[in-house]
Amino acid sequence: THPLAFAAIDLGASSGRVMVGRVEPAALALEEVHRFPNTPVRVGGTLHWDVLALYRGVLDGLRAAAQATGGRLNGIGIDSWAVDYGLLDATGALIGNPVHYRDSRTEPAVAKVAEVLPPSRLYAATGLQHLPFNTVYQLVAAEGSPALDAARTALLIPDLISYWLTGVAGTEITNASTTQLIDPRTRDWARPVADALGIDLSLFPFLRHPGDPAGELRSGVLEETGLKGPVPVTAVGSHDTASAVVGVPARDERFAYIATGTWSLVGLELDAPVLTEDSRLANFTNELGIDGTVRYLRNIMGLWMLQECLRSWAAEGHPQELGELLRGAAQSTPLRSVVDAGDPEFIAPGRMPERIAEACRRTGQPVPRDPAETTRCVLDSLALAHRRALADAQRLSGRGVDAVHIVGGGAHNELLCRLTADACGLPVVAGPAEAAALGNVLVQARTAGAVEGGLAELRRLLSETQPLRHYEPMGDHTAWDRAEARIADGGPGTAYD
Ligand code: ADP
Ligand code: LRH
Repeated sequence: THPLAFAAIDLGASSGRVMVGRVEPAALALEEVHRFPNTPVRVGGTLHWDVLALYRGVLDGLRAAAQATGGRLNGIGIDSWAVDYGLLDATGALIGNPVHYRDSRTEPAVAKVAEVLPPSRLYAATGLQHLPFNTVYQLVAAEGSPALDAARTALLIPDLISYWLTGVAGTEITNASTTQLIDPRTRDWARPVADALGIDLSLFPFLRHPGDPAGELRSGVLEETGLKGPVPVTAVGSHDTASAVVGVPARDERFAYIATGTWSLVGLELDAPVLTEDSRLANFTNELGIDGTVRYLRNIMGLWMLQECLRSWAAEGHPQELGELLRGAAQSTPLRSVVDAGDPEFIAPGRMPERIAEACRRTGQPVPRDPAETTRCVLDSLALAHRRALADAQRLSGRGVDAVHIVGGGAHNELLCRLTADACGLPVVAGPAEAAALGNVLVQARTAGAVEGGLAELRRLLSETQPLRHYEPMGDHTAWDRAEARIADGGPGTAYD
């Protein structure tokens, strides 16, 4: 038999990539054919995604995929970061550039929503962690704007790319579950929430599910990329984290995952949502996964803090090389100072080294003296936040954990993996770094009949084919307790009351 070839379009907040996955019942290989930076642009005080540059990157990637496969692809799937959307007018044209979730426009909307729907009611209905940029706040912030008034359709980012490639509009459910407009029990729109807030749900096209057909490449796209038609586009877990959780090479059910890239998404895969008040106060989210699962997780700052430090140092004329910085961090004093990596104070861009220093000062800890110490502070803080989230997830769900899987770009970061194992007191399995692309490919491959089975079978294929690294926990566990106590006043800190 020939392997079937699928393209995964995976758009992360820091880079986009097009990968070709070749799949047979007992083989899975992934090739990166194109990677391009994702650089937001501030225009007139608003932070935007450069969505046409991303679309160009997608087309360039599909052209590279055509070259890698002799023009023959068995399918395409698209996933990206969550919550953001583009608006289309009555002719199907994009109205303006999608706004970046790190833009501050939603601040007044948070209070406005809370007046109509108290946070406890909103959580009971949607199960979503309070993040000030959830789509619901963006839509309330846009209320009365000429753009929203002119809009006939709202498409989440992967659905927008899919629409441009195929001409077919839909709303994929895993990503829709990050809007805070979906009820995780019924896995359908939370109509009472939308009605209470005056949000018009008819803006969103019909819901589709991972594995559903999502159209075929338009003839113009075939011409531009050199692909031979027909090429089906299949709905995958279009939320990158949903695809990344499919891409976790777990061997049994007692696992936790940390999807680490721009964000760290730390949690468990469950059969049903946890909608208790304790869960809300602990800031856990219930996003929807593949095959009826729930992604019960906490969203914490992630490597964004380091990305932003690197950007600041380069802008100040002191560019740092990541590898060297991580070697310096490995040699720096452990747990010298830590910050709360769950604190929304770190969401906005800019001045990250200074903001970290200020947080250290505020909690009476020594300020990092150089980029290596700042990097160590970030990684110690992330490991500490991973530990806190895993302990809370187990307590709140009643599910125990024997192993922690780190997937995403952070799986390349050996120091982060080692610190996470030490902090959590659990073995860590690191890899694959491209879990989202692999999860995307596997859902397509199953739809096309190249592989069979449930999540357990897909994961077994991953654990048998992908290179993984193992870290056993070491060191003095109580050192992490003491570090936690230094920032404990802030707690998980982001529940909204
Ligand atoms: P996103 O999908 O959110 O754009 P990724 O999953 O691609 O993010 O992860 C990007 C991050 O992974 C980078 O910011 C960097 O910190 C980390 N990373 C990637 N490659 C390496 C590497 N070789 N060594 C250490 N860290 C790495
Ligand atoms: C990671 C991610 C995460 C969301 C955030 C907006 O890329 O999708 O799951 O919370 O971006």
